[in-house]
Amino acid sequence: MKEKDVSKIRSFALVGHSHSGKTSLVDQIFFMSGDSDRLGKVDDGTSYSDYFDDERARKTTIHSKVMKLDKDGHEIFIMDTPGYNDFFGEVVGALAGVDCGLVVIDAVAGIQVRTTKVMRHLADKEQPTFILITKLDKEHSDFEKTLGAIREAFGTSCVPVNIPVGKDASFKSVVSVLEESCSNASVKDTYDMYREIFMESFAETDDELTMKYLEGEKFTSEELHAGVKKAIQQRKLIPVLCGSAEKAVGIKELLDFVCEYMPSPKLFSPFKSADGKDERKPIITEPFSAQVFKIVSDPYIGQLTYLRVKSGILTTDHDIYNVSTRSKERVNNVYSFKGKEQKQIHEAFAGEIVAIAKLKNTHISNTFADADKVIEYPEIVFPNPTTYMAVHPKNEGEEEKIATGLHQTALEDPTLKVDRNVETKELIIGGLGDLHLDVKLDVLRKKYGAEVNLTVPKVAYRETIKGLAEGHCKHKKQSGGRGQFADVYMKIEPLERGQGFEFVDEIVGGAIPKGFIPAVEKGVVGAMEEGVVAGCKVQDVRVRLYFGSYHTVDSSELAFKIAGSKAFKEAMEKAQPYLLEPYVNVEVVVNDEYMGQVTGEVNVKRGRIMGIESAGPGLQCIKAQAPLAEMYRFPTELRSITGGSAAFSMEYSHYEEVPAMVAKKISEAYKRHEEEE
Ligand SMILES: Nc1nc2c(ncn2[C@@H]2O[C@H](COP(=O)(O)OP(=O)(O)O)[C@@H](O)[C@H]2O)c(=O)[nH]1
Ligand SMILES: [Mg+2]
Repeated sequence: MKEKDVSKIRSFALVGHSHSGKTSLVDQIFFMSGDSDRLGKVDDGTSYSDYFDDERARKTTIHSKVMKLDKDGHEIFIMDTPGYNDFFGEVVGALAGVDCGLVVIDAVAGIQVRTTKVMRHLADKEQPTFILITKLDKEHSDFEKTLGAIREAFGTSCVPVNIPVGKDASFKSVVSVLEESCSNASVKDTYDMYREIFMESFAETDDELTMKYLEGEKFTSEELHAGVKKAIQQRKLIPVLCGSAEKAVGIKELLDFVCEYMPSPKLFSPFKSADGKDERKPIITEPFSAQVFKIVSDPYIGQLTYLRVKSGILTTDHDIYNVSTRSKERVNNVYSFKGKEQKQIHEAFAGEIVAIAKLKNTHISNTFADADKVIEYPEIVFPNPTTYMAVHPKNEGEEEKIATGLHQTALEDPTLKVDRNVETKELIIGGLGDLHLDVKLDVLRKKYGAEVNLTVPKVAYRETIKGLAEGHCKHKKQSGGRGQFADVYMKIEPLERGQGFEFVDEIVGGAIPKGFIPAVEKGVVGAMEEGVVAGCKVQDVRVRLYFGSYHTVDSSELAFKIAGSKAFKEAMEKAQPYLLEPYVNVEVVVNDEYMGQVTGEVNVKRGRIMGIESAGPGLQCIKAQAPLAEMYRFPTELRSITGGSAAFSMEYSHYEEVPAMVAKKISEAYKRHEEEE
């Protein structure tokens, strides 16, 4: 077995706002390394990293990708990720596969909504973080202002480690503040200033260092080297680098810094199991374990499952055990990477990322481990859908094909949800935005040959009552032979919201025999499936069955079921029935400048603002409750108000009464429809 120096492995994902320059950086890195023989460009569709058809067409990253750079004996796994909120699932998956995050910030645009979002995600996951301020070759780029904003937004642990020489078109090189002396006289003053800023933040990462610093002593280069690396691993320092992908300035320095200071897998704490009882150290002498963070269909190889080897060694000479599905998987082809190309390998070590072809029963988040030393890691938590649409086949008879295609697609994308709504009987897809759904329906069309129309989903209204009422039904039929007879008296009354249904048997003296009472309840439950206002499911009602009569020959379960159903409908008509609609909790993160417009729009949508909190400098988080019916279109409107800079999420909260005006329309439409049928 080949020995592997795990301390030479690095892995990070490029994350940040869309168009901040992540992919251009990847293009430049692999051009400089010689993996790519020409410098790819996102804008003319020749990017090394944005290579899928949909990415070339849209000129932006849609899929996260794993690439590997071999540099000075280091293996550096680099993942490019999309910046659009619609594809945030790809970012979450990618960050679960790598050790660190490299947040890319555009030196002209500064901190943007997705910058804050990924910084928050990295903080939540306690992942070591690096920042690159890029596009410093561009007119109006501003290193100082961007760095200031970063430190204000994300704290003084964000420290400059290299600084630009020259500005805009004359931006030519960078100087490291970690170097003992300034290597370029023209920036001596700024070097002094930023080195001081760096040293001050560095000193704060450790008590001993603080003492030394306060006493005016200098740090030795060993102290600096070991201390910085440790502080980065512990997130006490977030190094800020700078450069231009376009002009290839600062890129070599970035990669040198990665080799020197980015923590290797070995330096991380053990990975804890989902139940917290077990753990694996990220070293090769531990038993093998790995977690799936991504699945894609490769046009040439077929299905590829991406694993992060968390401990031990993966070898290809025997089956591997999927702990999550409790099944063995045959391992035929395992791939590592050279640049973006897959390269077949026979073993992989803790800290590495590999892709395995054609696994049969494996899903994202699943854990693989030694069958006799199992461990299961916590599920990767992906964002919930924000945008829902109902899917209707364009061509008759394709329902099956569509459902299968969408379910298959959803296996590769945990942020895509496909569900049939039993109340409205529609097939619903949920995703992170229109663009997300658009891209997935493209897949459905190209790969499964099925086309669909989308509509705003029907809302699953419910019905309940305000008053008390009685219902009576004497169901009697005599048509020769055995007749039907059931006589039922009931009272109904409202229950608290969300309590559902209660059936109380108050029959005394055997007015209705015990054996028929469940039939009455069945009748009521059946009737509750289609209420009297608009044919919706009824909830929050108590039914008291208090009197009735029967016939020794003609009474039957069926007769009592029918009578129960009719008596309930009669009672409900009299008990002031009304409509309920689902409400959702909504969170919107927007720039200050859009606050007024967005809260205005929430009010127009019958929403209630529950609170507004700061979500970082210049950002506000609006919390509101609003009717789901009004929220289906909200993400699209939000995008047009804010130019796509806002982040939106919603989750089901509760049911509330539909306002009379709206209810009238729904009820009238229902009754018209009933008459037509
Ligand atoms: N001037 C300049 N433009 C850049 C630089 N990096 C990226 N761009 C441009 O910024 C736009 C978005 O870049 P891209 O790499 O696709 O950003 P991503 O969405 O973060 O992957 C493209 O038009 C790039 O050509 C840079 O360093 N300098
Ligand atoms: Mg990109």
